[in-house]
Amino acid sequence: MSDEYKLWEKKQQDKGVNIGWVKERLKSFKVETPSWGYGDSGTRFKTFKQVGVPRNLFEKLEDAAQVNKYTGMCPTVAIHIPWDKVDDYGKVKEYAAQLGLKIGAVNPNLFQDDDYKFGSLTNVKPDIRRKATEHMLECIDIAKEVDSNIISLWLADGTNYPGQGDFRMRKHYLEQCLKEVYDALGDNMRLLIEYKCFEPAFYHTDIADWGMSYTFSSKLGPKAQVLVDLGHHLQGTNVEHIVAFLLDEGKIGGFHFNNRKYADDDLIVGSINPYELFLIFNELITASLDESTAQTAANIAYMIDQSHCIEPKIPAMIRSVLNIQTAYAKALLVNRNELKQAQEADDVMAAEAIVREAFETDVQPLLEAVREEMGLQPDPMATYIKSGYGEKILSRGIGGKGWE
Ligand code: AOS
Ligand code: ZN
Ligand code: ZN
Ligand code: ZN
Repeated sequence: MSDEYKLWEKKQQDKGVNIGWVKERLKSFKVETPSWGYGDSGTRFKTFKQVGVPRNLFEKLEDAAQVNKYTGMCPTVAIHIPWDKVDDYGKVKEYAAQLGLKIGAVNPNLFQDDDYKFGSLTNVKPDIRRKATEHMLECIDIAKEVDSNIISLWLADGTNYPGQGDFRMRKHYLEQCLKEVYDALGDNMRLLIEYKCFEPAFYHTDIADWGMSYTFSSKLGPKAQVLVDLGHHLQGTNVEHIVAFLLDEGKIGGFHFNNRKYADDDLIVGSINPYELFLIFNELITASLDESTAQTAANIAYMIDQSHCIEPKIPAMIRSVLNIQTAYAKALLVNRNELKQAQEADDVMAAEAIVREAFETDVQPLLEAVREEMGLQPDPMATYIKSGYGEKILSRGIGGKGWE
């Protein structure tokens, strides 16, 4: 234990922080990384190919294993079908296990087939809706084969012009298709429904906001929940409020962490607005301590949804994971008893200060101590860079597939 850490711990204990509890929470916290974040991805203008990116799912898993090795908190990997389609999913499961990993959420792709030009599950043509539904059912089968219990749906459907589609008909089509998908879920499976206000469609999106995701998932039943992607809101939206509201309703099932300045930029998590990330964790932790919301909070799938256009993929992923861990650690330090008292006294200044002071606390000594106790190196990024893995994979050449 370093002297720096001892001093840090003493200071926190004097403030009433239960260090044992904080460390336990940090050690058990896990976040899933996306297979597509390891491949080449881009903006709608250009995908810059990088040397050394994975050429198939197996290599994506190898890279994900590196992130898990140095951070100790990423044992699952989300997959995207058909980008990650293989003949034998048994082999995928086996290879993942060899690498100390498991397959996480299975993401259907309802946006890259020419047939989906005017929509997939909301398409006015019954045969296209059938095809899209079949793809969802195929993803459920794949999830069963790889022992995953999450189907994560992002629906790109929408229209570009007023009059182009019948909003209510499309809503009915979607309800019908989702019902069929929902009924095919296994006992322990969940359907997480993402929302997004725009893009690729620019006039309307069929699942545009959390209220619509909430409505669809409520009608479906308890196995359907809302997925909150941090890049999918209009500017200025109070995301932590949405999170708290959905927690209270038992209807938040997962996150897609990323960051943005303007739109759905899919930048490194916590790179632009770390305070927002911290405030989201603050709500999650508070809910985890409240009996009525503890179960929902305990079942949240924390996932990164990030596309790296100019960044080297593995370091960008490690940076996101570390930023998430940092925000979470800071949120664990909020003195909730004092905050409650301040709220009850309508003490605006004290309440704001309690939250902000936790955010301003340097948690690096704590994170280093936790990593040491987990048998990890104190600086995951530096350790990864030094490992030489980044140079080793250059022999893969060019041509990995990601967000194409
Ligand atoms: C798209 O905007 C959504 O965030 C999706 O969750 C995700 O980026 C996509 O499924 C990856 O292709
Ligand atoms: Zn997403
Ligand atoms: Zn997105
Ligand atoms: Zn995004």
